Amino acid sequence: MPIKFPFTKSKPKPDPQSPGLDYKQLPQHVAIIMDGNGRWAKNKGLPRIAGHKEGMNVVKKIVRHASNLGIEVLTLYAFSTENWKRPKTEVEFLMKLPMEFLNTYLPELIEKNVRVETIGDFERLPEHTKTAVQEAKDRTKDNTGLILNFALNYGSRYEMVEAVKIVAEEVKQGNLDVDKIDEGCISRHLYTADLKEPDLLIRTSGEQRLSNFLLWQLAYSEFWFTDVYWPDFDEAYFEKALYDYQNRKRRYGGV
Ligand code: V07
Repeated sequence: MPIKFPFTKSKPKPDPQSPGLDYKQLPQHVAIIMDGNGRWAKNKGLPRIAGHKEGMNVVKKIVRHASNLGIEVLTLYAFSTENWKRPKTEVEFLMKLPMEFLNTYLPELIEKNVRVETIGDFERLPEHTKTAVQEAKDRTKDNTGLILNFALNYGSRYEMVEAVKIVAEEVKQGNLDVDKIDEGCISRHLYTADLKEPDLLIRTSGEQRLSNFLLWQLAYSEFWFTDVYWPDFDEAYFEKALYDYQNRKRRYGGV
């Protein structure tokens, strides 16, 4: 795995007393709630969609960086089941972003050995969104590098309800004993069945809640929050999150 040097941007000041990132002990799975795109735009007197567009460019930067660092899974909350309540024009704009992203970036993802995956209710996305994302999934399905996992039309409670329905049906059909229902059984019926649980959750823009994101999967994860809006997030902040994660692990790792 090629290891790149740490970024030299100076914003989050590294502690001069401590060594830098330990590239051999990075979190394997990082999940991010990319919040603050609308507020970033509003502060600049721009329409909300300008914030989403800028946010998309930050996704590219962070994906490149995560891939260079050798992180295994990056799960990004791109569109929640609640987001349908936003104005129609905004939803339409958001639903075009996957295509816009992939039009310019899919060749680089393929070249970098990245595998595109999604979690969420894929079937109920607009046809043009599904087509673009499905093409990316198909063309990267054999890649063995970073798993770039987009949560699209994702809601954690809905995910759990659907899992329970499938399990209940198995019981009803006589294929599963009630006593055999355990945590593993539930996990295997979530969208994330094939993924390790996130080690680290990052949320930008000052909110400190989960907003129906990976409620089951984040049970043991470290949480890292910043007031920075997602369009202002960059590689240096990302490394600061990884660095803080490692220090937390080091502090209670000894006991
Ligand atoms: C979206 C940009 C990032 C900030 C948060 C909201 C807006 C990338 C994608 C995407 C999704 C699937 C895919 C390739 C790219 C995306 C939505 C919104 C709906 F295969 N950014 N981004 N999708 N935002």
